[in-house]
Amino acid sequence: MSLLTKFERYPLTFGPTPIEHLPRLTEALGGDVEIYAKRDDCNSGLAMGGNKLRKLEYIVPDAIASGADTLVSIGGVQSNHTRMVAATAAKIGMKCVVIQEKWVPHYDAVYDRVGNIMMTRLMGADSRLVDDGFDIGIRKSWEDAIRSVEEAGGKPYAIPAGASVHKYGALGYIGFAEEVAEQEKELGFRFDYIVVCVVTGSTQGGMIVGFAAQDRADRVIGIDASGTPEQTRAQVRGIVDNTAELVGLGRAIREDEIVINNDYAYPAYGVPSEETNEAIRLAARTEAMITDPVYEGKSMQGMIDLTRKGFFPKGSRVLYAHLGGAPALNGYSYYYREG
Ligand code: 5PA
Repeated sequence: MSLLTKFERYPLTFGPTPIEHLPRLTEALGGDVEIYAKRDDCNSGLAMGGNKLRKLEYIVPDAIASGADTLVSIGGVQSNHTRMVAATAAKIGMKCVVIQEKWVPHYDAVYDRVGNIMMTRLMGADSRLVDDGFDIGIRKSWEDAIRSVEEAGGKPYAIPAGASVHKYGALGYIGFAEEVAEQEKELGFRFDYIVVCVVTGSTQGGMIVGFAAQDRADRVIGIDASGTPEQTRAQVRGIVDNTAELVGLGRAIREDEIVINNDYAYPAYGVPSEETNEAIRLAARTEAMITDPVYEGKSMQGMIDLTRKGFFPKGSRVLYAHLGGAPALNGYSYYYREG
């Protein structure tokens, strides 16, 4: 039985996302561990899609019911999340204000004009650049934006960073866990591990609650890309507790069911290491699967390194959750000028 039956969902995605076997990446990593990807990066026709749309599907009914006319949210300059909020606002006919903070110490002449932020502007969002640095918590700049909408006579609906610390923010990724279980029936096998990037926490948080109902939450390996691991872990813990309660999971999630590896976020949030870039190149050259330097490149790096190190027992099947994010590559073009 689904944990989600009592919640309203506004469709923004195509439906269940495909699971793809990655034979050439499997082989490049030695062939002892079978690598698959669940392609949430291809989940929608809305502005190139990605993980935020699964979350927003459960938030939009509340936004509409509130009588709001403007979605207000926050992220970095190359935020995928603010792109997805702008897309959602356009699709449902609301206005959109997004605060874009200087989360990343990365300097590129066109960083604030290409990729995510360009699409955000194209979709008509009021994108406001501010100078504050990286923080996944509740920000003053976001509260100021909410107030500015009210002062202009509008009715804001507030969506926090990554749609994470929101009552319904983690429901979408419970849906992911239930979808995987359905797809496994057709495939005729079960995945031994799921690898997922974690920053603001509701993607992995939702998965943990969803897979806890199948008694395998500890097989969800979060790869931190925030570089602020204590804050991220605490945020995942809070999201998991609130969401388990909200959906009536019927038990508390144990500490050992929250697995986050902090080894791959270096040198900083939004800045790829040489190993991240090698992981991005390997996935691109073996499977034409494009990952980004901020999020998915780091979880790809983690999956590759853990496979090479023998963390996954021989014969394991590993499912890489591809959460999107490729548009940000445009803001990092100098790194990849020679491929
Ligand atoms: C993001 C987040 P969570 O924030 O739910 O932990 O997800 C991490 C993540 N992969 C993984 C991609 C492609 C992501 O975009 N992005 C944020 C953004 O502002 O875009 C919320 C940080």
